[in-house]
Amino acid sequence: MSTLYISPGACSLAAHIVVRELDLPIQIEKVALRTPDSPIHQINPLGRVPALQLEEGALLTENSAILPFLADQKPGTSLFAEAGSIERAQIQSWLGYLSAEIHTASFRPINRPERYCADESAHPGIRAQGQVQLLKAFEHIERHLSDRQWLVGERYTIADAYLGVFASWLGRLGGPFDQLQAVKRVRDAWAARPAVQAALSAEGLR
Ligand SMILES: N[C@@H](CCC(=O)N[C@@H](CS)C(=O)NCC(=O)O)C(=O)O
Repeated sequence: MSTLYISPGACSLAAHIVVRELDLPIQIEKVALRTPDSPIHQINPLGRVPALQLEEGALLTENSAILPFLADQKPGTSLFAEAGSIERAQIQSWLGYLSAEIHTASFRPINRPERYCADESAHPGIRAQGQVQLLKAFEHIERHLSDRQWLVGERYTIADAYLGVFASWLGRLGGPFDQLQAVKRVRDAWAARPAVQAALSAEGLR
């Protein structure tokens, strides 16, 4: 059986949710992060989750590859779209935006300032600039969602599963992030889904 390596509440929650949405025969394995003796280092040389170890032997990393791969295990699922369709490209565009602009460019300086400067006295400034970037990046999503229920089309897709994770991280920040009403509406609809609740329970988060 294939195994999805996750860590509670991390970005790997999106892949965990999709496994549950589609009821895929994939084992979920929790690992610790940021600790040298974690088994994740034997699986993914970067020591990061999500990592999907396939039964056939290949390892897949990166949400932007894992989420489409999981959805393609159930062809015709409403979580994704047909190969060659504009909707599929739009969903992939949002996966790229969430991975690059929201996670890497914005949350990473907030959560991992040591990756940008070894001098700890610089960390508050790096975190503050990360919050500025994050707000701008979420304001783009807020405008897009102002007249739509979900990111693409009229249905929940793998892009919304991924957005829900980052939207749930905003709760820790407060301040101007509380003004993102459309993002909060999508986060609440995401949180009400049975697959999301099951994944959160399995990760010990509810
Ligand atoms: N670009 C990767 C980022 C993966 C990533 O940074 N995961 C975090 C958890 S949210 C992690 O494993 N951090 C541990 C570390 O960097 O040591 C993806 O989208 O899959």
